[in-house]
Amino acid sequence: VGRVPLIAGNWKMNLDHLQAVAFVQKLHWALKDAKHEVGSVEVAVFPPFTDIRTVQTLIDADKIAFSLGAQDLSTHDAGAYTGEISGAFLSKLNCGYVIIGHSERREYHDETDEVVAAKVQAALRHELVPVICVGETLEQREESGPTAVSVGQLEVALEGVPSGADIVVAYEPVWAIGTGQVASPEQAQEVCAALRTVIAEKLGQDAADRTRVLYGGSVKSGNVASFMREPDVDGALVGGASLVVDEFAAIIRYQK
Ligand code: G2H
Repeated sequence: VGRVPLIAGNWKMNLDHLQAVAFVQKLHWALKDAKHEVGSVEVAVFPPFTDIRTVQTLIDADKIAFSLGAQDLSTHDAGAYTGEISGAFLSKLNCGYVIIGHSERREYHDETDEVVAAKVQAALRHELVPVICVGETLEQREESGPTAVSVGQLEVALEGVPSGADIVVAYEPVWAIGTGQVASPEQAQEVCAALRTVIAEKLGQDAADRTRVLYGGSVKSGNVASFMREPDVDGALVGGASLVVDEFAAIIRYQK
């Protein structure tokens, strides 16, 4: 339905601001020199907070067509919240996106579905597009099937989201993150389709048609095309492989 594919690189806690400069420049040149056209793919990078200003300056100076996002934000807008980062700060740095509810935050920082929902609201208050991450553990998949956990997480995250809101949803099965144990394209499609149905129910069919649903979890240059062929997979959220210039460039240049 004319959704522009999104290839998003989640750097996690990797690359300091000096390494980020070298990385973004190399990636830019790798894509420029490419024999194959990149085509109409949106590329987004999600560096650590301390790199965002540097990456933003570089993107602006060299007119690099990468979108920029953060990996998290505070539920609050300002005030006595030591160590927190406001969505207001991120939009002032031209961040367009913010990842919310990544399984590593749910697991290591006790983020509940309610916290995720509050962060989605915070992102929307500051005109950031939330990249809402959902996904099940192996145990949950065995207990309640492939779609129930992700559907439940997304239903809570979309509470109070207006139908016209710009959002991205990422299905990341926890058992496939950084493990090399990748979901099959059919497994990804099944859950991504169920998530699109949730979007339709909560925000309406227009929103479901225009919202990009990504797959994430051990995406590599060798498997990205198989996911992208699925009708309800509109892109990839890439961790480890987004840190290797040639590999990430190859993912961006995937051929259907
Ligand atoms: C899932 C993914 C990116 P990786 O966390 O968010 O990481 O590609 O390393 O599995």
